[in-house]
Order: sequence, then C-alpha cells, then structure tokens
Amino acid sequence: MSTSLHYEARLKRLSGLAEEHGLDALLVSGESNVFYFTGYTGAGYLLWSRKTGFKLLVPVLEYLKAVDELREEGLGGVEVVVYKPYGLPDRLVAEEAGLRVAEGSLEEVIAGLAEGPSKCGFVGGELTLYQRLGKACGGQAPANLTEKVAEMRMVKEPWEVERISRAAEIADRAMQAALDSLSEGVSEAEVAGVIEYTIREAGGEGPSFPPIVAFGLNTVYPHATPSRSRVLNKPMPVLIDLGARYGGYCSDMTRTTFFNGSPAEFRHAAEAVYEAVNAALDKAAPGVTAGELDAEARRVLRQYGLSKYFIHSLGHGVGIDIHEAPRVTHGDKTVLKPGMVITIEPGVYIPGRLGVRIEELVVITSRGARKLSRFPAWLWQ
Ligand SMILES: [Mn+2]
Repeated sequence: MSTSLHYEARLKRLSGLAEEHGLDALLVSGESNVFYFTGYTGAGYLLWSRKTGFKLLVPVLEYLKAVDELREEGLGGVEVVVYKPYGLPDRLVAEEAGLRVAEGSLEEVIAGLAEGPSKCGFVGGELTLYQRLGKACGGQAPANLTEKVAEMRMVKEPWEVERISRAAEIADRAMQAALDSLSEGVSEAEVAGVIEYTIREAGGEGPSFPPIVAFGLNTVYPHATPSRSRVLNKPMPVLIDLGARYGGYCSDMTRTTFFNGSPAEFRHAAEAVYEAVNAALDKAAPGVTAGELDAEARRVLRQYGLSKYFIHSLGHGVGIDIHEAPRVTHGDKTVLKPGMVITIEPGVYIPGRLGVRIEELVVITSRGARKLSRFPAWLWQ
C-alpha cells in the first residue's frame, strides 16, 4: 500500500474520532501531528469540520510547499488555505499568485470555515490554542483529543518502522565514525561535528536532536553539551548519544566507552548498565507494562549498588518526534503492544566520578523486543 492510502485512512480515523465525540470542528496543531495525518512538513494547522471536511491552514510562506506536498501524498482533495496570524504582508500579491486566502485571524478563519461550529475539539499542546479556539467556538470549552492522537501515533505501521529502522542504520554509521574519531586532542564539539556530517553523508535528513558527546566529568550530566574546550588528553570515559532522521522519522541510541584503558570503577558501572539494559530488553513483550521494564532495570542496578545514580526514566517512545508516547518510566501503566517503538536507556551518573548510559531502540513484536540499533554495546575490555 502506498503512503497516500495510509494518510487517507488516518484522516478517516480522525474524523471518526471527532464524530464519536460529537464535535462540529476539530483543530490539529503541532507540526508532528499535522505531518502524521498529511505528510506535510511545515508550520500550519489541520482543520476538520463536519460541514466542509479537512482543510490545511498554513502561513502564506508555506502555501506552495503545502499544495505540492499534499498532492504528492495523494491528498489533493484537502484544500490549502492561507491564514494570516501576523497579517499578510501583501494581500494583492497573494491573490495574484492564485492563493486561496482567508480573511482575518486564525480563530476567525476557523469560525468561518466551520460555518459557526458549536462544539469544538483540539489536538496538540499550543498554550494559546485553547483560548483562541474557545473564542472561535462561541465561548464553549473545547474538547481535548491530544491524548487520543498520541495513542494512535504510539503503535507504528510497518512502513513507519521501516523508516525508523533506516534512521537507526544511519545512526549506527555515525556512531562508528564518532568512535573512530576519538584520539588524543580531539574535542567533544569536533566529534559532534563528525556525527552530524556522517548522518548527512549516510542519507539522513539530519540529526534527530543535537548529538551529545561527553568526555570525563561531563559524562555525569545526562544531557551534557559538547564543548570545544573539553578534549581527550588522558584516560577518561566517553558518552555519545545520537540519532538520525530519515523520511521524517527519528532514531536514538547511546553508547559509552573509555578512552585509553578501562579502570575497575568504570567497568563496574558499565557492566551494571549493560546487564540492566539486557534484562529490560528480555522482559519487553506485548502485555508487559512500560513501568515493569523500568522496574526491571532498577532491580539490576540495585544488585550492583548503583540504582540511586539512575536519575531518569528508562525510556520513551520514538517516531516523528524524538520523545513521544509512551513514557517508559516508574509506575507507567501503558501496556506494550506490537508496533510500539521505544528506547531502553538505563544510566548511572556518579557525581564527581563518571557517567555511563546505554540506549537501545526497539520495536515491540509478538515475540518480544527487536533491536533497531545494531551497534555493539559492550565497548570496553
Ligand atoms: Mn533517548
């Protein structure tokens, strides 16, 4: 099946959801949500109304791209409408270019296109959207369908898993290039540059987030920022967290190694994390909750006396966004299902000493978790 049929099916599901909730109009915000339903890759909103169906609302600068991308995805029937949240610079130019231009602010556009909706809903987390939509809906509180769409996005279709898998392969190559670049005098920032270049060279659209490269004491910060001044000049731990984007989908992986040797303190922490990640991987299967995976990794780290240094969640969903549902965290009740793509990334961060994290990206299948990142995780002697 081509992707266009998938988008059509998604739009159908979305309008079905709106109808189930008795809505007259539904506004979808957030670039990743709009991309999920249409394949369009820019700023804008997807509006459904019971009377007029789907329309894509975009700022004037995105108009031509939006029309072309919808046509490419077989959604030529979805009308693209320009709104002017900041005022159109030149309305005449827009009309001469053949744009379909709506009058007024976003909420006026919504109210007009929906022909006076009485019950509205929204998807996405823009802070002002709720108020703006409330105004457009004649003061009624709009229904929040954000979670419903997050649940739809959580279970991936095979073609989405294929794109994430491709992004993970590209990330594997970037990890190899990063490790190859480790030598006396190299800085964290230089290694980050090698990663970004390799992702592009290997066919990625870019990194799925700015790569984390941490040397020495910088490894104790789970979200360290690569620095130009921190260089490899003595034996020290090296933590690299990177991801690629391919076909609009993300990958995510972390590896930790030691430059020039591997002291006992490092090996103890690294082996604990290695065992924790594998225990959680073994446990991951349909029917298990996300919280149970988190507990499993903590159980292993406790045996090593290191669980107090595991200061973040075990993982998160990955898809169009680098962080999306489900949260793989303490007490989370989300039941794993085939098609979910999640990370499993235990870490220990010992203040003043060192940090270790290993992150695997997996898809849940009927037989358990299948790794999408193939790079070896044991990178010390
Ligand atoms: Mn991650």
